[in-house]
Amino acid sequence: MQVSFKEIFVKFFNEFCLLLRLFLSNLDRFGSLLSVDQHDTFFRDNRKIIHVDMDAFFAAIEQRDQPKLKGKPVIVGGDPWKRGVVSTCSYEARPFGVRSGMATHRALQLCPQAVLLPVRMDRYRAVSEEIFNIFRQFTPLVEGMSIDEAYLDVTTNLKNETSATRLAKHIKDEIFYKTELTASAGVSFNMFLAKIASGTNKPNGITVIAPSCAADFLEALPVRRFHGVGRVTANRLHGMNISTGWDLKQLPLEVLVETFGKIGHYYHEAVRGIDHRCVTPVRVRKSLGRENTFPVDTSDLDFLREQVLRLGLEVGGILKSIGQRTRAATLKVKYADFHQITRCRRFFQTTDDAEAIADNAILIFNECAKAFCKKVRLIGVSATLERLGGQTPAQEEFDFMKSPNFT
Ligand code: DCP
Ligand code: MG
Repeated sequence: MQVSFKEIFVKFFNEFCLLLRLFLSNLDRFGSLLSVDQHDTFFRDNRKIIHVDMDAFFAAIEQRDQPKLKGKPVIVGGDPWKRGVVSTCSYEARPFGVRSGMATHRALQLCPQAVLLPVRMDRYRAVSEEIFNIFRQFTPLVEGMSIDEAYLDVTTNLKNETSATRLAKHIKDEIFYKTELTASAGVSFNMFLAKIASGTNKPNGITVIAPSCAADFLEALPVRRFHGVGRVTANRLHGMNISTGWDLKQLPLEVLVETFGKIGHYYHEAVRGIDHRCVTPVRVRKSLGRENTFPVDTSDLDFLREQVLRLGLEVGGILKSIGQRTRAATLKVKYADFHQITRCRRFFQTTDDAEAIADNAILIFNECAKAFCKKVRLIGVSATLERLGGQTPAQEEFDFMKSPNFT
């Protein structure tokens, strides 16, 4: 077989580009070794990013493993008699209103005919590994966000494919061929848009947001669908007569910052489709948490306790979803005057049990509540992640999810 010089050159050039991109995406870990800002390189604006998210992940695996469950409402979650929560449910259960994070007891009231199955984390982790191995056959630039979700930078890729849309289809086909599971993919030129795209046409969909369509897409998007806009912010925006991206775009940066604080900068960029983040293959997360800023400062201890319980259960759910365990729970309280305290409590052994995390957070809350002297503005619960090798630091810096609020 004759290989032309041109083919060798193209192959070599593609490999070189991949290596260079891998290096640039990890520049922050090289410190000031090179004074190149990856955000200033020509790569940034010409990127092709795919976000892949598996459909009804835990439930779909259960349906695959037990074919008699196919086409039926399936709920994967904790014991309804022990304050268990829903991890996920099949698409057949969703029209009944069943959602991740709700009490299993409530979910079964909404959909009594559903088959309830316990969480089999080891099984889901193994399937997740299979899927991530498939991703890495396409590009080394894979950033996992949870057990069933990842960003892939495919600007240059191991298949030498120029169309990211064709590549997304190829990835979905490969996942289905190897695992019999469906995924949804979003294709765009940055991570923010690729993520919105993958959630647009679920299950088993592909949505492409090309640079020429991004402005129209975002202008028509309800504000609630912007990542980081929670219920409270959405209500606030609605109160200001802002319900779509177009409405949001009319607000000058100064007004956004004045109204929402620092996060106003994010809204200003997001609505213009600007996101300079790079797909970073290895991310060491020290802890994860959820927090809630209240619309009105409060000293209602029952209300606060309920919030702590809810946040603790939510953190436990996310921990499970990323296949991690924790050795300690931490409570964060920010008073009305912005003074902040954090208190940490360890478990006897590592856990990913949402109830144990919530109970620990409540214990800390009860201890702290005695000393509450001011109204509370924000409350957060986080879990310290177990380090490789099983060591856990005494108290880690907080790594609350980046969204501004989580109500
Ligand atoms: N998960 C969980 N608890 C939560 C949220 C999620 O245990 N509160 C687990 C179960 C999900 C998996 O994480 O199957 C992936 O989460 P997703 O949000 O991607 O939800 P699904 O994949 O189940 O459904 P979708 O088709 O909406 O992505
Ligand atoms: Mg999913």
